[in-house]
Amino acid sequence: MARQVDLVLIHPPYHRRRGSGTIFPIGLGYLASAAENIGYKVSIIDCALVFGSLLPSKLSQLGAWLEPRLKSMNPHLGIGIGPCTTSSIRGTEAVAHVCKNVFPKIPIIYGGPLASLPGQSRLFFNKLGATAIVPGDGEKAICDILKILSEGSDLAHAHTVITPGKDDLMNVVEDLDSLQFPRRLCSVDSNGYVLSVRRDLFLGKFATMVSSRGCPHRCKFCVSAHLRKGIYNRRSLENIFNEISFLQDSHINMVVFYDDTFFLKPDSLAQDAHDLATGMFNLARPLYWQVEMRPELLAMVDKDIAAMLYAAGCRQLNIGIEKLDPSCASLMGKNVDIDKIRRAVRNINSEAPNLRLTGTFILGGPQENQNSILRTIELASDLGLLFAHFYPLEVYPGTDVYRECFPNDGPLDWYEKIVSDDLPWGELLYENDLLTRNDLLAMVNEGYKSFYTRNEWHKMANQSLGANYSKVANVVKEWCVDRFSIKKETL
Ligand code: B12
Ligand code: SF4
Repeated sequence: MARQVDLVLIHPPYHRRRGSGTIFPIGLGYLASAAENIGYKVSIIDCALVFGSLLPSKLSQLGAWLEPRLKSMNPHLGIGIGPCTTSSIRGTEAVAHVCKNVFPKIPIIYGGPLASLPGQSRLFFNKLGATAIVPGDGEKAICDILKILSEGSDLAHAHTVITPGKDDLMNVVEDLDSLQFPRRLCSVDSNGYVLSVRRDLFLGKFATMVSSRGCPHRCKFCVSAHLRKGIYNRRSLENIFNEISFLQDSHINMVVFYDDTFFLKPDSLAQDAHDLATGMFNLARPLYWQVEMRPELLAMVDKDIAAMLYAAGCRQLNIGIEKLDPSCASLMGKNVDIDKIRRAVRNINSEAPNLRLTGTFILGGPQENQNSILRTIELASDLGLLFAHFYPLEVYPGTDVYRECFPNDGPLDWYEKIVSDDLPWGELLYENDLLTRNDLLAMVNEGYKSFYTRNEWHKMANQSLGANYSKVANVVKEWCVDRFSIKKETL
């Protein structure tokens, strides 16, 4: 008989972009650690590692792959599916279908961003066969669920989960230091996890980490502020460095911090960077790391901060700049002062030339026209970034932009829009009278072409990437044609 575990956690597939990485879902790692800590056996199946496309031809193969794995684990208390996102809804449905077929009597529990958005419970109960939903942080909830299920009791008794008929709620772990470190599968060689072309520093074994949860900002296009009711919590530096030391014992020498926004306040950036650097200097071995940052934080990086970050192992800053044309910059709810950004980039390039800078840009939205988009592309190309990503404005349910675009929509109308779309990638693109989604996609290709066909880019990339330059240049060439793999499947 197959081995029996208490809980199987399944990461559904999503439509991968060209040059994207495959990252171990650390949220499932946190759930596994929490449950194992109180004595339950947990296995994780990462469908996203193997299936990188939501095209029907790919999804139809999921059952044959997943079924034997699921059977071999033989979960006897429950199956957890997540992190669920709006974009991966087709993949989530396909996973749910297999689970229901193979183990019709085993409860299915969902969690992740989509499960955390208000008003979505009907989708999970009616379309995905959910027994329960966990909104927000899942560690306490998964322990409650396993205890209740092992007692043969009803999940409706748990205060941390939504069951049919119960109102929306939100789980927030305020004391992040109280959590077990997440279980991870991070060996590049044995598990197939790789960083995206943009994030790969080619420095060996890596892990991802979060030093905080939640985001106190409220950018109009983003769901993050709605996921934990906007509550932001941070781990102590001591707790972060304990985890880093633990990772280093497994020969990990690079960490990608996936916080929504690392370094929170511009005013305290110098002090925060100093405190972090001090901890990094005290590690037994050097660690290389990178973070996500808001543009107004980048704007505060002077020469001293740049030098300090580099000395402390920081090798990349990823900045969500979004828009550079002054007439549209505030559109997204971000403060972008192009002059200050330019000055910060100059500081970094002079004091820490090997500290890589990357930026993301969103094209489209109210007030945007071809000219303002071209202006953002032109300014982006001139900034001194090693990588830039250009996205058409994707309209996520729960955001201010969604409400502006679809003021009459009910909570589940997004679902019908996505599943009836002839494109497989699960994104709703912004459209208005000035720009259709095809116009926007063409502008995105234009952005990639302008940025990556410049001689300066090739010179900079050659210098920075060395032996990896030609491999990266080949991927970048594809971005100019179809970065989102919507015309042709990649995997
Ligand atoms: C790191 C990251 C990635 C990584 C890894 C993703 C992963 N699956 O772990 C990569 C680069 C691969 C990625 C890809 C994508 N991402 Co992403 N990603 C993030 C980011 C920045 C952090 C996630 C994270 O690690 N958080 C820390 C851990 C501890 O939290 P967690 O994963 O949420 O898990 C906790 C709870 O949600 C819950 N939980 C999660 N799963 C489950 C399952 C069960 C059964 C239970 C009970 C509970 C539970 O318990 C966990 C522990 O408390 C978030 C931003 C955010 N604030 O969430 C965006 C975010 C999740 N990504 C997003 C998007 C859109 C994408 C992509 C579609 C982009 C793309 N096309 O490439 C894909 C889709 C991925 C997918 N699985 O569907 C959106 C989702 C928006 C939405 N409306 O659904 C987010 C919220 C960013 C944003 N603000 O818009 N992403
Ligand atoms: S875009 Fe970044 S800063 Fe803005 S709400 Fe989302 S996570 Fe927060």
